[in-house]
Amino acid sequence: MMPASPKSGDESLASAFGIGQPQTRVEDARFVQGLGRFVDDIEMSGAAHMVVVRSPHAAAKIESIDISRATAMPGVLGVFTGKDLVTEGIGTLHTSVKRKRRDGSAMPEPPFRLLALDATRFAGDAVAIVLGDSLATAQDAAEQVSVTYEDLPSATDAVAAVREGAPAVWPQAAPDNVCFVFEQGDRAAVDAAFASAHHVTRLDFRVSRVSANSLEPRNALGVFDPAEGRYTLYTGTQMPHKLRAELAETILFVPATSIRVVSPDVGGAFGMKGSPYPEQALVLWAAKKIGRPVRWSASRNESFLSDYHARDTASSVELALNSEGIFLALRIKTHANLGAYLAFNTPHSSTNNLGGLAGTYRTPHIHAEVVGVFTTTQPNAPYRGAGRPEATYAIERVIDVAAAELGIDRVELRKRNLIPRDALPFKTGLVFTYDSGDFKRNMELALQAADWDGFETRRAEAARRGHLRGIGIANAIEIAGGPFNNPNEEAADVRFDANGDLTILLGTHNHGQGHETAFRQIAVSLLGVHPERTRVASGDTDLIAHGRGTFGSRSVMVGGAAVARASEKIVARARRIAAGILEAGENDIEFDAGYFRVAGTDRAIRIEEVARRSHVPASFPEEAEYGLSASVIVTPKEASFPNGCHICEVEIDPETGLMRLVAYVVVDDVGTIINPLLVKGQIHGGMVQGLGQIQGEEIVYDESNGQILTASFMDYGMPRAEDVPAITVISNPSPTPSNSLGVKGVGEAGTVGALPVIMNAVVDALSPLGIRHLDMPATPYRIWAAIQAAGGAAAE
Ligand code: MCN
Repeated sequence: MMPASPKSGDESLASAFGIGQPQTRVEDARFVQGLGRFVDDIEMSGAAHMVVVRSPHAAAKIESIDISRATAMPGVLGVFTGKDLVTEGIGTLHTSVKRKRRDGSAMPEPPFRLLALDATRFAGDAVAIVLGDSLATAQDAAEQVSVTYEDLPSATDAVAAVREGAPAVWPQAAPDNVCFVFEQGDRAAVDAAFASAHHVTRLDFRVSRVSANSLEPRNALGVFDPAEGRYTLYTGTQMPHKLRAELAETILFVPATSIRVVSPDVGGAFGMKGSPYPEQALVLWAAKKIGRPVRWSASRNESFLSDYHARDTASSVELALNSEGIFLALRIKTHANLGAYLAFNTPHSSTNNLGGLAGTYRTPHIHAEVVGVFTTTQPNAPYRGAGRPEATYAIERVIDVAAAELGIDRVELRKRNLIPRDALPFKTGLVFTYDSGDFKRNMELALQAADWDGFETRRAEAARRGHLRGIGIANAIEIAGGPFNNPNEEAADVRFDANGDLTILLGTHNHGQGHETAFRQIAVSLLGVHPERTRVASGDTDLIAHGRGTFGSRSVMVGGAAVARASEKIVARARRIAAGILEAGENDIEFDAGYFRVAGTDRAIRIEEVARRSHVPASFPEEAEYGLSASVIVTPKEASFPNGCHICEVEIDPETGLMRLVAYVVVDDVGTIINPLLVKGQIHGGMVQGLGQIQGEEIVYDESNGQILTASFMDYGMPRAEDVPAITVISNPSPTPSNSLGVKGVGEAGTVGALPVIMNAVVDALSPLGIRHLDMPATPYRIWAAIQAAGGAAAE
């Protein structure tokens, strides 16, 4: 624990708790004691429970809804349908990412209603809400809501949905269900490079559909205060301010000041909680309607049926090479499954991070085409990486296939094409300009740590046990916190109170990343304050004036830069006040570790004392303002590009097809590290989410009727602790010039590398059987079937 008195041990503070220190998370003390405060922990007397009646059909016409039996049940406080919302002029959800159709016209944006009106478009689509004085009452009454549907044909697969004769999800996108066609890159230059290529490698692959499965399911607690005419929404969200704006401007049509959004502790979000959802608006509307607070919390099964899903792309990628194995061009065509509705970020993942296709390579020309397709499935939304893992998967898988086709070692092929360190900043063949890094060194460190050269011995040893062992390598790079997610400013209010204690109010919002620790560390280093006398707060629109939120691995890079700038402003003002108190010239005052000192003397004053005095204007009469605080907004002009090299090994039991990840090494460059423990934790967590997607996670629909077949943990294969080997994380940092702290993001880095590297290792293990590619997830059945199709395994 840090000394409580600001008078002792100040100089050692930064070395104990400052930037770069492996400080354990201060928030864990409350979490491990069960003192976390999640939405369900908030008691609200008289709160009604909301249950959502959901469509059992993937596509259906609603012929009638009979609510009479449900309404008459004791304890039922109200039953409402889409018609009630229309009657009351309630708006719809909408998307922030606009794309065009192939002919240049605007993409269709069919209405995303809070409750379906005359048709449902996925199994789980919300049709009615039932409010009861207990959850059991509301659940029982929900079963009595009688909806007559006319079942219609469904279309769950994006590639099939564009084919002639596929059922039309929306008349606006008939006949091919195409919402948009998005192109990036110079198609003519790419075509010319392909025409002159010595070799072209083509790979068709799918990135499976997954669900985030946060530990704390989605929830919402709505309160309406008739005295003030004001709504309060308690909900787990990544972007409280944006949610408030959407609720105010497009759904409830009230001034934003009439809505307060509070997002307390959030038990995991992973991108999935980054968009507004129907239930968040419904609890507010219903609370006003019935005159009682309204709470809703998704069950796990309901989460599978109503959370926005992610990934779900089918691509063909082609790599053109010259006779020396130099990459000349890359092109990719992707069908992206958008789901039935455009949620706030739906087109984002498939179109905004295509720049990652360049990888860490010099490929001069790249072209990407993405066809966004409506289907009768849940809306698509960002999920850890949001297009970055998909892009890295494309380039890193096709390199392995190209290496095999050309008979060039896959490490050698990568090295021949790497962007050299002295070429940075480097404008890639598609969109991005990389800031800093040493990709070659990343590879060298990883190859060494993973004992790449000793692998054949391990393969042979596994073969003696009857197992197939494979090793994979993938270079990873992704964008973090850049201006590409416009607008991308972030706010921080840093203020001392009259006692000299510090509060940091953040526009970003923690949902498990450790912000309460990391932002304290920044303040300790820059202001010399005590972590115990510093409070970090976020997630309340009444408390915090402005914020974009937490997504795109931006919080510490953009939010941290805002805190750093605010700290500079505070020190500048405090120096003026300190000069007055110490009766010295401002230029003679040095600031270090929380002390303002007259240079060359022992006359000094702590920043906390300056803060206290700043609230007593008599002690600095020349100052008009009082207090010591700064409110800052920072807009990064450039993005950062966290990068790294991942190497892993897998073993496969050919009898059962069971694959196990047995070794994993990551060399990562996340710029300046605020806290190495947090960075490792993020890489571990991100990697495990990638492992989950490769080894078993998949949302599967029955194509014949659009029913989701994997809506429970009995059917959806989450990774378990026993699936994860020890992970070696080595840092090779190149601080980025894009922000004052030199920080690059890390929140998604683990996932970006994990997808390709694990699949590369799986295919390597199977390559002696002539297997060239396997689509994820590499389940035991899929591996076993591939082995059988290849004529069976003969592990020597
Ligand atoms: N950090 C650091 N040094 C760096 C970079 C980051 O010490 N050079 C620390 C930060 O202080 C922070 C953590 O690592 O505590 C992640 O920082 P950052 O990369 O800025 O990412 P964000 O905080 O913006 O978090 C967003 C990111 C995303 S986009 C997803 S998705 C994701 C992720 O974080 N969702 C998560 N990690 C998650 N972790 C948890 N537990 N829960 C989620 O929902």
